[in-house]
Amino acid sequence: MKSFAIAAALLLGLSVAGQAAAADIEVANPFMRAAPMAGGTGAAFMTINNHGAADRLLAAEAGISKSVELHTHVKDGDIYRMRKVESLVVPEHGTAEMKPGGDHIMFIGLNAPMKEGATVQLTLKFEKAGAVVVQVPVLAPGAMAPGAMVPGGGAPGAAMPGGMMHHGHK
Ligand SMILES: [Cu+2]
Repeated sequence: MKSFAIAAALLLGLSVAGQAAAADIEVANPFMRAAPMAGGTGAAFMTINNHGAADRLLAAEAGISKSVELHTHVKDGDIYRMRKVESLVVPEHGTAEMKPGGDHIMFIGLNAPMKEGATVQLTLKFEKAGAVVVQVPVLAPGAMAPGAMVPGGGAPGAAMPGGMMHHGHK
């Protein structure tokens, strides 16, 4: 019994002493949008809260598509286009927001249609925190926010004067 207690204390000590343990990363309000077609694309959004040192999201993995990319939106004239990025910064004791019209996780070449009501297991790979597994609920096509909650209380489409984003690759 005593050795168990010591082992537990050691484990706790290690995770507290680590530079950026997975416990420092907290994912809130993940969601993705239903997508009708196999072979098409899907997108996931979430808020990543970092309670530790600065970190970077390097990749994401899920068994639902041929590939998974980290994307951002860049303004090109009046149109916002998606662009692949190598990593997303999660500031020290800060937040990285992935939302429609901004940064997001892109699933390319879906193995099957994504049905509303399903849940997707997504593994986020952080430079320091390592792997963080997130259960992502699939909401209606075109969903802008998880549930009825609008993060920040602003109008979800307000940041996109160029019109609604089409979440497909052209
Ligand atoms: Cu995208």
